[in-house]
Amino acid sequence: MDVIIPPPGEVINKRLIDTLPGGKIGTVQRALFAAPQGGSMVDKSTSNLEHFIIRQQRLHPEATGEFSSLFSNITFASKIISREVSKAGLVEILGMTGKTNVQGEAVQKLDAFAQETIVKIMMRGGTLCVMASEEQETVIPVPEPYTRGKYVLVFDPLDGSSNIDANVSIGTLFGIYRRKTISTGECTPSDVLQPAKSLVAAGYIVYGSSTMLVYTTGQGVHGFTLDPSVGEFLLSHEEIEIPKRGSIYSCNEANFPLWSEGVRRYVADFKAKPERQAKSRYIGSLVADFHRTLLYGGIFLYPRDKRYPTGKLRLLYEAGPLSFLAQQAGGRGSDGVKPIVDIVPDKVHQRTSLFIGSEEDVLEAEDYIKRFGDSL
Ligand code: AHM
Ligand code: MG
Repeated sequence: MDVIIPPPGEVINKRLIDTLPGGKIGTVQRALFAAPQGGSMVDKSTSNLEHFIIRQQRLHPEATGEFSSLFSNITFASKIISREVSKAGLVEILGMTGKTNVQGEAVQKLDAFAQETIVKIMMRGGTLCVMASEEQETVIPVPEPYTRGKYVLVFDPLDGSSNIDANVSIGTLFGIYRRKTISTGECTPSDVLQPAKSLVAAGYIVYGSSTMLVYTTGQGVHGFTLDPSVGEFLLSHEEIEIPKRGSIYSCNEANFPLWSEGVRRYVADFKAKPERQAKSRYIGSLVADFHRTLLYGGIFLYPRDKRYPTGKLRLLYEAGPLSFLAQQAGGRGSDGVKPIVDIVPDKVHQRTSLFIGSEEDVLEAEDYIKRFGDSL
């Protein structure tokens, strides 16, 4: 399988395509994906992820296949994690390992399993030079004798793990960068510490009522649902667009007294406007909360507070990839002041405030913070 990623600077931005004479990317893609006889569009029940990626690659005849191989390894790892998650109650895998991770949090057995699965599969894939994970303090270089590739993988193997034992949705988050240094030598911190706007792909897998993979390569956001009977991700959500404004706000409201004045006023006013018919939804699993926000609109916020003065969520492998996805779907990810995708991380486990979702809702939150302040 050969997938093509556009060279840096040539990522197709679907918002730009919207402005092209002749139409929108939806039209362009539908033309590309149409049956040769001009018949029906892709039959979703039989269009798997591999088919979809092959169709996308036809846009880029210069592809080497390295990216598609990388992507297929990620999906392979996610299927194995999904299998373990789905039978977690039946085997001795629920509960704690007895260790704590770099964030000082208790490591669940499934966290450790997901971490090991991804590292093992990706290490021997031949497409990466280095990885960075929430579960490991230092970066994970690909050592000899493994073949080193030109890509960098950042990931959170199992986000929302405090929900595991209660059978609540959890997920895997990932972002893929091209390494910046020459491709044969050792990787340097600059290969890993890149802003999310430099991502060549980002996505997540949510292990919920079904397992879904949602990703972007800068050409729209697409969702695939795992059909366990055939072991394939099938196209279920093509060209996801986040509504411009929503009625759902999603946050841990128990932190209200710990927030800044700007954030407190924003949330209070969001609820107070009758025309908005506000609803509150909070799962406590970032991937699941983001997935709902992407489909239904509204805002997810985890602002900095008195307990986490620099924010709780991680920039490199949580807020960054999701903000890139949100932007590709027509939404916005912000730290309350500026777009998350513009922030260059100083360190691997850097934390940030996060406001993400419908563009107008996030812009409004930024406006409140500007007007009423963000001091704690
Ligand atoms: P984790 O990466 O250790 O699972 O923690 C991150 C999680 C997110 O999934 C979620 O949005 C947030 O922490 C929930 O935090 P809280 O329990 O403070 O509401
Ligand atoms: Mg996490």
